[in-house]
Parts: sequence; C-alpha cells; structure tokens
Amino acid sequence: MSMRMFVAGALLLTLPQVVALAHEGGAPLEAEVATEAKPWTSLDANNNPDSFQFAVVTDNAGGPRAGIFAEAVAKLNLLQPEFVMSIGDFIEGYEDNRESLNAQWDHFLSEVAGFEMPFFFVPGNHDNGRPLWAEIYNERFGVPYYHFVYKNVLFLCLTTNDGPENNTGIGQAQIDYAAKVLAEHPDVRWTLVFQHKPLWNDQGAQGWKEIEALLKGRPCTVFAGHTHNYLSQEGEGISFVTLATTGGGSTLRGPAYGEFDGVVWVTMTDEGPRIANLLLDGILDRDLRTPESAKELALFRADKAVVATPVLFEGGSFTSGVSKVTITNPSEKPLRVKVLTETAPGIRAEPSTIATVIPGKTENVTELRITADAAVPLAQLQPVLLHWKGYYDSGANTPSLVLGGERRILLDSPNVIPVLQTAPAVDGKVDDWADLPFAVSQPGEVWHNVPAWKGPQDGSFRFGVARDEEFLYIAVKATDNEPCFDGWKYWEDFTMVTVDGRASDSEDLKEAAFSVIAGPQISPEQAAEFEIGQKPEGVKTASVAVADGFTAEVAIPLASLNARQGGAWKRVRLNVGVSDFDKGDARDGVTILYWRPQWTSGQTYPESGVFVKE
Ligand SMILES: [Ca+2]
Ligand SMILES: [Ca+2]
Ligand SMILES: [Ca+2]
Ligand SMILES: [Ca+2]
Ligand SMILES: [Zn+2]
Repeated sequence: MSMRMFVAGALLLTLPQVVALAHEGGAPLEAEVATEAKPWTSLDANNNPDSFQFAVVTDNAGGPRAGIFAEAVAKLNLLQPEFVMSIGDFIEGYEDNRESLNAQWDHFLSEVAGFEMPFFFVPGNHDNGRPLWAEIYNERFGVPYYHFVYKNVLFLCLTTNDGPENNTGIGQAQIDYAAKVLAEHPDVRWTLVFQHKPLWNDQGAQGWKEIEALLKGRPCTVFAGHTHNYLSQEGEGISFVTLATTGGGSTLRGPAYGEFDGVVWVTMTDEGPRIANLLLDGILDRDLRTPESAKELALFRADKAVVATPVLFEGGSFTSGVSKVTITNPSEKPLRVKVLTETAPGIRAEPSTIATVIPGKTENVTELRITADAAVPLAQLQPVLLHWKGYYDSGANTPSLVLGGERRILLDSPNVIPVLQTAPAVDGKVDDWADLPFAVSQPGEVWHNVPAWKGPQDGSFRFGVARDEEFLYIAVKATDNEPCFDGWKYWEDFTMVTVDGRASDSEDLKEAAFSVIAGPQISPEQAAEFEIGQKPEGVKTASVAVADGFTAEVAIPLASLNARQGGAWKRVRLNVGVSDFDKGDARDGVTILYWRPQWTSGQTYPESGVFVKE
C-alpha cells in the first residue's frame, strides 16, 4: 500500500506544522502540533481501503431461545459491519405445512429487517432439510447456493442439504457449480466458504471430498455451524471454523466448551481474514451505565447488605452463642437472596443456610445459633463465614443483577496476657517462644483483593502475645505457599500489628491507635510510609524469612500504655495482619489477612481483640 505524505507550511516555522497523511483514495488524517516530539506513534491510519469488515451470525434453531437473534441484530448495528454473513438454521422448521413454515419465516425476517446492512442467507437443515422446506426456502430466497466477489475476495455460499430428498450432502449440480465458480476466479486473494454443516468432520458426507479437492491449494477459510459447538481446525491447507450459536439451543457452558451466543467479526486483510469472536454479552451499548442506574445500585452497599453481630463470650472457651444476621434490601425491587454458612470442624450453625425473597425496602433478620461440639479455646476459634448472593431478577435477555459477598461472624472474648520470666530476644526468630497459640487459618477480614486469597494453604499465620514488666511482645509466624520478599512497597509479604492503647472506647481511636510493620525485606523507611498513627518511642521490630514464610517479633514499651491509661495500664486491643503477596495476585492488588476486622471497617465491633493485663 503506497502512501503520500503532504507537509504544508514546513518552511514557515512560525506557523504550527500541519501534517496530513492519506492513503490513496482514503481520507487524510490531519493533525496540528508545533513541537518536534509528537503525542502519537504514527499518522498512518489503519485504513487500507482493500481491507473490509463483516460479521457472521450462526445457528438460531434447535431449541431456539427467544429474542437472542434480535439482540444480535441490535448489537451488530452498534458495530456497523459492511455486511452480515450466516451459516443457516434460521427457523426451527420441522413443520409439514406451508402456513406454519411461512409464519416462522415471517417472524425471522421481521428480526432480520432490523439490520442496517446487507444480510446473506445460507440454508441449514432446519431451513431446507426436506423437499417442502426447500421449496419454500427457494421461493423466498431464489437459490440455495450462490457466490459473490467483494474486493477480490470470493464468497462461496453452499447448501449442505443437497443429497437425495434434501438429506445431508452436496449434489453433483452443486459440485459442478462450485467447480465452475472456482475456475472462473483463480486469482482472488482469498476464498471464504459458508455452509451449514461441518462436513469435513463427517467421513461419509456425499460430495464433500469433491468440494475439498476443489478448494485445496488456494487460500481458503470455511465457516460452518450446526453443532452449536465452536471449533477451530486446520486441514488439507484449509482453515475450518465451526461456530457456536446466535440463539440456537445451547446449555451455554462458556467458551471452553464452545457453547456461547456470539457473532464472528472478520477483518479481511492483505494477509487473510482476522477472526474475532464476540460474545453477545460482551457487546454493550453506551447506556450500559447511566446516572439513574448508578444511583439505583449505589443503594446496595455490599458491606451493609448482610450484617451479622459478633458472638461475644466470657471465660476463654466457646460452647455456644447467637449471631443476629440482618439482610437489607434497599431497592424497591424484591431481592432474592441465598446465604450459605461455613464453619470450622466441630462448629455448627443453625440454620446452616438462608434462602428467601426480601420484598423491596424491607429487611430480614435471622437468629443464627452457633454451637461447638466440645468447648474450643478462644485462640483456636475461627470465624463463621456467611457466603451470600443476592439477585435482582430482570426482564428478557438481561441477566439478573447478581450481587454477592462474604460476611464473617467473629467469636470473641477478652484474653489474659501471659507473663514471661525471661524476655524473648527481639531478633525475628520465634524459637524463644514456647507457643504461638493464636491460629488464624480463616481470617476475620480479608482485605482488598479478596479472591487472591485461596485459603489456608495460600496463607495463614499463628501469633502469640506475652509481656514482662517492660514490654508487650507479639510474635508472628506466617505460612505461605509463595514467599515474596523482593517486591516493591507493599508487593511483598509482611506483618502488621495494630495497637489500640486507649483506656476506654470513648477516646478517639484515630488518635490513639498505631501500627507497626515488620517483614524480612521491609526497611524502616518503607515501614514508616505505611504505618498509621503515632508509634511510641522504643518500639522494637525484627523479622526473618523461613522456608515456608517468615517470622517476626514486635515489642511495645508498656510505658506507652501507662502514659495513655493514666499510670497503670489495664488493657490493650490488638490486631494482627499478614500481607500475602503472591506473584499472580498483582493484577488485582494487595491482600492482607487480618485476625480481626480492621478497626476502620464496617465489620468491626468495640470488643474485638481485647487483651487484659490480668
Ligand atoms: Ca526471638
Ligand atoms: Ca494468593
Ligand atoms: Ca500465598
Ligand atoms: Ca506470599
Ligand atoms: Zn443444523
């Protein structure tokens, strides 16, 4: 493709340079920028006039789903191909009287009439697979096979129900026709064949070997359908593409199974066709989100939709308690909701599931009784998980609006801090700790990138809390399938201990709380960038990498608690988090596993993570 470049005003350097580029016959791409550096990579627009774009729609029969083909028409009009091809099975057929067949065609053609560009018919077995059907098809569309040429590309449209009595196959007259057409167009740059059945996968198909022999040796792509099952194949130097559905019967298990409603977008280039599969669900018009629809959805805050109170108990071990689960529907529309409870072994929730429809602007309250088969020490308790899904069901061909999330019911009680005779060395190694009793295999909150945490085998941790007369000590052992300590900023593994040293809940938490970060590769500068609040003088941290994760120790001077609590400290609230970064998680951001919900989150409660002196 040759191009001409026009440079206007190049000698008048005081004027902005005007650059215009044009393909022969194409419109010039004009731009004005005075600088030598340009805010573009090229002015050579991708507009080869020999290239063109068309779409292909596929099966609409065999248990058709109403409205899908009409949806494809509307969505192709958004994309504006030059024309639309097809591979047949337009109507369900399978009637033996003219009247009902004609009624089916009238309905289908009323949908086709919506196309803003030409549409080319190719018959399928539902359209012309019996003599009467073929008769009606030919009355409406003239011929069952034909060809045309566009920009030196041959389009050959065949019928695969051309055997005796319109059974499967390609008859001699059609083979002769194809031979003649192909002979008359020896030098086209590409041959595109459209036919209903993928006869190349059918060894016994009458006439196909002859067609294949005619196509062999020329650049050629054959499109078919019929199986409702997408498959891309190569053979005999020919490309074969079998398409899925555009409304035809399908269980729609998705692209991996070749089952989806879609259209094919073909760009014919100098190098051959470039084929893109577009799922109908992936073609959305500009009004997919408007202020009105955004406002409607904003009512539904995932962290407010399902709320559960913590189960608080005294005495260090848990036997049973009740959480109040409130599901709120802020919309006028009914909310269909399902909640599934997940408990640790030995713990039961009753009811174990909630499934209900909540009328508009109301809430549903369920009392969930949580029971341990045998008393469980606090340090070993894991939260009860509520996995919920909410659905606002909508009209034809629009999927329900599906909302979902997780809520965690914390089982919590104040902890008494053990006193040490010998202080641990704050060196990051935890071999000087007899035990790290707090086991966090199910976090109280998974923060930010929730799906990146795949469960305890991905990341879990244990921690211990102890004191002597001078310091409060916290030791953490993180276990991780993929330790990462060479990251940038928070893209690596570390622990974060948050301390609330207030005497009572009435003081401002924001002013009183602080966090301490420790990790094998976290520098003091990096920690300082992410730590919150005013860290007191004399805090010590250390962390080392171990084979399956890392360990860390933090020491908080008790003097800082005394200063806050007027002389003799009595209690402190703690939260321990572990950032588990794994290389594959980067796409969706950082994940921090917290023992208790963050104190700034909507799921926190005043009694979370309370440790008392005695
Ligand atoms: Ca140590
Ligand atoms: Ca992960
Ligand atoms: Ca991990
Ligand atoms: Ca990791
Ligand atoms: Zn078919």
